[in-house]
Amino acid sequence: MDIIDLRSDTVTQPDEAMRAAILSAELGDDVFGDDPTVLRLEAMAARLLGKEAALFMASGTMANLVAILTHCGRGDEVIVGDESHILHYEVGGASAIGGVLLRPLRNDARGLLDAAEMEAVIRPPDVHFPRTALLCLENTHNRRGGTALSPEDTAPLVAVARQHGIPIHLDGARIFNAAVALELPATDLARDADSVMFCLSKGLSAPAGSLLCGSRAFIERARKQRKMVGGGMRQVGVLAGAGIIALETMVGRLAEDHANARYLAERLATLPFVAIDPAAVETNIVVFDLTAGTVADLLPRLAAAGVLATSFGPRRVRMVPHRGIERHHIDTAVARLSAVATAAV
Ligand code: TLP
Repeated sequence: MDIIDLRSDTVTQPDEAMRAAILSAELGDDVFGDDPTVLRLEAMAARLLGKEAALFMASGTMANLVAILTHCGRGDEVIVGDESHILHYEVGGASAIGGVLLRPLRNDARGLLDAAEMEAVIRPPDVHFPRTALLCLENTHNRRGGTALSPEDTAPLVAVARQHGIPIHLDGARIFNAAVALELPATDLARDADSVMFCLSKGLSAPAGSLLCGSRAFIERARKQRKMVGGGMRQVGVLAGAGIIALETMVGRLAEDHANARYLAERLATLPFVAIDPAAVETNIVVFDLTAGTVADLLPRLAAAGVLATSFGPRRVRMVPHRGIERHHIDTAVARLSAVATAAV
């Protein structure tokens, strides 16, 4: 049976051009700063995001951690969304490794924070308080279903942060999905952030790697933090070579994933045990709720029927179309889901 893997866009595999780039990449030692392929990728990333410099990272988790370590000292406080990836899926690294407090604020249905709520939790200078050192935003917003946030959406938060002198880090793991959906250059979405990270290994299909972008001075400080957490890699041009191909060839096709995600949502909306608003699907992430049954019961049986999805809660499921998933896969996946759920009732 063919497996339809909708767990994440991270499951995408490098294409032939990336594999060829991996074999032929010109290499150096990136800890000495002389791997030419890494330098080329970093320059490209900085240009695409409109920042002075960029730094290659092993993963998005490492890039977010290094960003927080670079912006903050021990005992500092970071404002994050209560549905953010940094809070949910990064093993508490900011606290465990950086000694940083994460201050979660309610994310609304699209993954935004309320500007007044944010302003209310900013610490005044007082001997008792930690320092509010950073605001983290996420675009697209993963747990809120891949919403693409425009500069107008985030403007009130940016204004409060600026007014209080608080820098902004953007978790832009899927920033190119947001850019494609909003028909804006990624530079527009990165402009208000002091640092921004994006991933090569999601919809862009590279095997590994993320870029942290910011000012030259910030990136030089981040380089040291990256070394400290064990992220200084040597002939890592083998990965950067694939990353360059990803940025050159994979951004435009993200629109296909978005169309497929919308199609998947429309098909799911026809199932009696699913609650979903297809109009709320803005990019490639499809999140839906079960009105009958539980995820713990459903997902293993769905996997046995050849469809893989992830749990976003006891009754909440995520499915992510990506390169290699076509409409007929979606039709088959929805038919299998329907059969599995009906058999259970
Ligand atoms: N997200 C993964 C899982 O960790 C949930 C996925 O399948 O979506 N920021 C955001 C917004 C992300 O979605 C992810 C990965 C990361 C950071 C971390 O990137 P990696 O997996 O490279 O550490």
